[in-house]
Amino acid sequence: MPVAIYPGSFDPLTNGHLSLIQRGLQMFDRVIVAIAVNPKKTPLFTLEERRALIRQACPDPRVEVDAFQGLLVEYAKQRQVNVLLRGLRAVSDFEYEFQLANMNRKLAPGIETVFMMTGEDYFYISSQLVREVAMFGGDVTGMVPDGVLAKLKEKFARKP
Ligand code: COD
Repeated sequence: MPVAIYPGSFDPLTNGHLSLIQRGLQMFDRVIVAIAVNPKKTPLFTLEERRALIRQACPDPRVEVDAFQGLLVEYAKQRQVNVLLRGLRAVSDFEYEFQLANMNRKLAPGIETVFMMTGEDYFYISSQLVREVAMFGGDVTGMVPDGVLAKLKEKFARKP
């Protein structure tokens, strides 16, 4: 039964991530969305918020939402999964993703990275830009799931 781990920061989940998860489910029986916890970074959304927002946007029982700390390949070994799913938006993503995939393969031969191209409606969307636009009061409707949109509005609500 092929299973893939889709790792990321998901701070927050965007419709680009969602499209990748949905398309991943056409290739794999199950997709584990694995939220990376980096104690050196302060995310906008806490781990529990990110977990709940992904769960809410992905009710399909074939999607599992989990979190990991430390090396991704160690997590994959522990879960006994040897496929990592990653997305590519533009040429600019390629260099980073290429490095990541090769480093992971060096660290753990046998763990392969599968890339999917972004849906054409989502190529310009990143969590970082969404955070920035929302912080300055811009409208990110259509770029993120409804639950994330509501949470962003709550976080950046302007105090009178
Ligand atoms: N369309 C398609 N794909 C998209 C879109 C979009 N609009 N937006 C994002 N994606 C893809 C990204 O390209 C990426 O593949 C994935 O979705 C997740 O994106 P992010 O931004 O949420 O997550 P990243 O890229 O910050 O995640 C990096 C990791 C946390 C996976 C990485 O740093 C890691 O593995 N950390 C653990 C420590 C480790 O093992 N380090 C060594 C790695 S070699």
